[in-house]
Amino acid sequence: MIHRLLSRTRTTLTLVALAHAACGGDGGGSETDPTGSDTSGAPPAAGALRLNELTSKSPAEGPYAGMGDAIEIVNPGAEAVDLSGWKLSDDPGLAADKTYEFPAGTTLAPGGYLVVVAFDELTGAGDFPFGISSTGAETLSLVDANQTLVDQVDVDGARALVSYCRVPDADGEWGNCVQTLGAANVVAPSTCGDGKIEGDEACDGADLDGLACADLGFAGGALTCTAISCRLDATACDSGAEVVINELEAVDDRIELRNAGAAAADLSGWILTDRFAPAYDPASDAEKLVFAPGTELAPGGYLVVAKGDLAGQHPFGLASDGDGVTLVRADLTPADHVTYGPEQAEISYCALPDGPGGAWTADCIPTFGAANSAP
Ligand SMILES: [Ca+2]
Ligand SMILES: [Ca+2]
Ligand SMILES: [Ca+2]
Repeated sequence: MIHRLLSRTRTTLTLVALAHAACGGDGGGSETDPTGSDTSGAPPAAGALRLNELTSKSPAEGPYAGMGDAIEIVNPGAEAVDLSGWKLSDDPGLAADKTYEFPAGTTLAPGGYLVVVAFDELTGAGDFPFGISSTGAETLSLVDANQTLVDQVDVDGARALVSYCRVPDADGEWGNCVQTLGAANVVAPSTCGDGKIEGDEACDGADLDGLACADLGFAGGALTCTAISCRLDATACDSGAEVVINELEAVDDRIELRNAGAAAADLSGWILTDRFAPAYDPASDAEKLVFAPGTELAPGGYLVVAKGDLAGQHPFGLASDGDGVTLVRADLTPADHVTYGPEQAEISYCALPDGPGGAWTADCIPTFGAANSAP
């Protein structure tokens, strides 16, 4: 088993105590519940474990780096809990092939955290036999040995790429978090999707920070904001350029350019980059391709740029969970930009029909160096 038991600390006990003190204030200040028993300050009943944090993407760092999707369970109670026979599933019906049963003898100390990770069929490591979608909705259920539902959470996996958690631990509302697997939860400094620009967000929802395509050097079109990472998306901005980004994929990181014009295009000094900002500064961009003097693209021609360190190759990676590519003219005005989302470029993300003006489409038939082909 990969899961790790973490002993309580004074810090977590303090947070849990604060959380329950806050809850005790609900109900108009009464310290007596309808049954007459005094519940003020009472710890949760034994067995009241909570789903506390989850990730829909392999952790990038920390003790679980490189492992699968992770789920953290917390014991906010005052007694250790025996999880023998408890189950965790992404299927509310607890289908056997989508359900993890905790091994006999698994216990969770009071104030402790238990982290389990998705089973990896390649390495044989991990725990639960399901993944947490990084793009869609999931319902995760925790049941005890009597199959009684203990806790359940509905999650939009796109909000859990880093961490989706309760703040404070155990009782708080679920939201975007800093990843704290095995430790007390911490709210994220910014939440992409709340319509407010915070932290390092360039935009959020309809709030584009007052920017439009024209402010970014384009002639027109519609600037938008990515829903997951809150970055500016100029895919639908127009520059009037006849040389465009036409196709890309995020496995070998190839990028296809196309010259839709009737004359050869001189790409000398043009730049291909994964950066995109209101004022592109090549001096601050170490990972870019500057096309060599004399680079030409024939009318109707395609140029496939591979990733690598050789002349004519680009040095930056294209992330499978979403990224952007910008083609910049020699005068540093943008010629074209495309942003894609999680898993859209696993096979081929392409313009249909060929750009400019085609509709960007996921899972195209790869046609690097030739006209694009629908899925
Ligand atoms: Ca945590
Ligand atoms: Ca925000
Ligand atoms: Ca193509």
